[in-house]
Amino acid sequence: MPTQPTEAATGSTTVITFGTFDVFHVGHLRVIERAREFGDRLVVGVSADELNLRKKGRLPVFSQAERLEIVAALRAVDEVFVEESLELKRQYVLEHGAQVLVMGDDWAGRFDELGDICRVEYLPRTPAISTTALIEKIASTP
Ligand code: C2G
Repeated sequence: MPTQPTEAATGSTTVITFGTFDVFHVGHLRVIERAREFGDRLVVGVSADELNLRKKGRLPVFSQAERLEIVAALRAVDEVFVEESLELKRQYVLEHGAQVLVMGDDWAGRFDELGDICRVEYLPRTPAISTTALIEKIASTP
């Protein structure tokens, strides 16, 4: 079992967040930038294509490799990895030595059980924008 480095041992605070980040938009950017403000280093778990297929019944518009490439290129992001399962959050927090887990408030309360190993923060979503709404808007534009 990996052990979690303490802040005193590493001298920095690692933040972790998760998402699909499909058809990347400003709501995604803002949650990532705000997550980064909780520490000195931001690690992002990008949902696997398979996870999306299981969870939402469809593949993302952009492939896992493309979504990883986009998120990794952001100034606020230090490291990316593939999130294979929603149930592995505890393992990912420990593996990446994260002291803070940040999620949008559509996930409010869902990860409170991890409060024994890290601080858990839910941030308000950016209103009126979502990947689903963007896809529908593009599809209905003549
Ligand atoms: N988000 C936001 N504002 C929006 C849209 C999204 O703040 N208008 C946030 C979400 O709350 C989430 C992040 O952007 O924190 C990524 O959103 P999604 O790509 O929709 O991620 P999701 O499929 O919910 O994550 O372990 C979680 C999984 O990886 C799935």
